[in-house]
This record gives sequence, C-alpha cells and structure tokens, in this order.
Amino acid sequence: LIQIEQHGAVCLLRLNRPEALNALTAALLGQLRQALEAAAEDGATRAVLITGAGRAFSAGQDLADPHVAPSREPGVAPKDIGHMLDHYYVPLALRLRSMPVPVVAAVNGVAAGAGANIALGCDLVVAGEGASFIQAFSKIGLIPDCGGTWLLPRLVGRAKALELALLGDKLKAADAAALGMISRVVPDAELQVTAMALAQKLAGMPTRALAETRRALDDALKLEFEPALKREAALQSQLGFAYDFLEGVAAFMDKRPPEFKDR
Ligand code: LHQ
Repeated sequence: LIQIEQHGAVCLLRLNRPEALNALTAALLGQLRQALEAAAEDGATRAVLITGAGRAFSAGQDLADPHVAPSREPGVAPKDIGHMLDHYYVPLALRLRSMPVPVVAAVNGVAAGAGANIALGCDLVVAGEGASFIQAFSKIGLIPDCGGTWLLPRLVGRAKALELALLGDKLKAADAAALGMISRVVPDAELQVTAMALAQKLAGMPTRALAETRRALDDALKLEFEPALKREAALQSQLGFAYDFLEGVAAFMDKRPPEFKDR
C-alpha cells in the first residue's frame, strides 16, 4: 500500500491504492507510519518525499472502511471513529511533524480530507497545476482532523481557514499557493522531477539544523517574543557544537561546497 524507493539520500514514499484514489485505510496508514519510522531511523536517509500513485494524492479516509463507515442497519450502534484518530491519524501527524529529516509532499492530484492535511503537515508542499485541496470533512458532518484545525489557521489565517473548513470546496493548487498554504505549483509533467530535486537539495543541507528550524518555528508560535529569543539561543548554542556548523563555515571560508554529516 506504500511503495518505498530510495533515491540516494531521499526516501520516496508513494501512497499506492490508485484504484481508490489512495483513500486511507488503517492498513495503509499503518504502513505509512512504519515507513516514516524506518526513514527516521535510517541514518542514510536525509529527506523524505511523499506522493500518490495514479491521478490523486489521496481522497482522505476510506469511507467504505468497516472501521469507519456508519452502519445503515436500523438499531446498530454507531462506531467510535475516534479510535481511528487515536491509533492512526494522531501518531502519523506527530511523526510527520517530528521527523529528524525534512519531508516534502508532491501533490499530484486531489488531496481531500485527511489526505489534504497529511500533505499540509509536510515541511514543503509542491503541487501539480491539476492538483487540488479539499477540506471535505464538513460535507460529511465532521471537523478537519489529522492536524487540520491547527495547520490551516497557521498557514492561511483564521478567516480563510474557516472558509475552507466550513464550505469544504475544492481549492486549486494555484489558489492554494496564492494563499500561502503550499510552497509552489509546477506543471503536472514536471511535478515529480521538481519535487525530487527539492528533496535532493534538502538532503544535501545540514539535516539537524533543518529539523531544529522546524522545531524552533513551531515552538515560537506558542511563545512570547522573549522566550522565543531564549529558545533560539538555546538551540543555536547546541548547533554551534555540531560538526555541520564547523563544516559550513570552513567550506564558506575555503570557497568549496560543504559536506554535511550531522543528522
Ligand atoms: C472513495 C473515497 C473515499 C472511499 C473517492 N473513500 N472511496 C478520519 C477518521 C475517521 C473518520 C472519518 O474521517 C477521517 C478523516 C477524513 O479524511 S474524512 C474525509 C474523507 N474524504 C472525503 O470525504 C472525500 C470523498 N471523495 C470525494 O469527495 C471525491 O471522490 C474526490 C473529490 C476526492 C475525487 O472526486 P472525483 O475525481 O470525481 O472521483 P470520484 O468521486 O469519482 O472517485 C473515484 C472512486 O474513488 C469512486 O469509486 P467508484 O467505485 O465509483 O469508481 C469513489 O467512490 C472512490 N472514493 N474517495 N474517501
């Protein structure tokens, strides 16, 4: 359900249920999390790239999955879909957000519901011109999950976040980029090459500094100015002891490309 390809230091993960628009089942979500875990552990991987097989990135939770689909039989008690969140989506969103390496999403088609929020939970989001994002939850009586309520207002501000979440309308990739919700839009035919090049570029950068940059930014959103400055100072102090700082400065002074090693 997840195709894993190693391209040098980039681990490519492809959601692979194209016949169901890569709708998310418990099995697929479990495999995705395992693959991320393995990439986090594997010291040779310095960036992860996530994309979808076929014409969609992901249609979100598989609504036909018996763990989720409400029974139409009269008198059958509703299931607790919260279990799906507790056991699959919450750990997945946390894993994405705390990866020791940068994660790029290449959004190759529609990204709906939790599929959209998995993409938005990545560090850089590149989309093909034909891609789109749909906060589909409200249409089936739910709220944005898989981090949507946290991510959306931070990405596009409260007003747009509410509009997207309340209406659940399709947002084209170009409009998502104009809102600042994603990093960039490229022609569909160039998506995979562009996203891979971006992941390879990140893979050649000081990995630990990149992960700490994400952490510092996320922390700063919760902090007042002075504590944020102190947090920066503490993280910077640690990075100052790391090999990559020594190497980065040495390479600059020697006018040669750096070879970063820390992870
Ligand atoms: C699908 C799905 C799908 C199953 C297309 N499931 N089959 C978390 C935890 C617990 C509970 C619930 O939710 C969550 C988080 C969530 O993600 S909730 C949101 C779930 N996702 C949606 O509500 C989106 C539903 N899908 C759509 O709105 C459309 O299919 C989109 C806009 C994604 C694509 O539209 P089209 O390009 O027109 O394709 P289509 O609708 O014809 O779909 C193709 C096939 O895929 C079709 O099956 P069929 O047998 O007729 O070919 C769809 O039924 C199936 N499919 N999404 N989520």
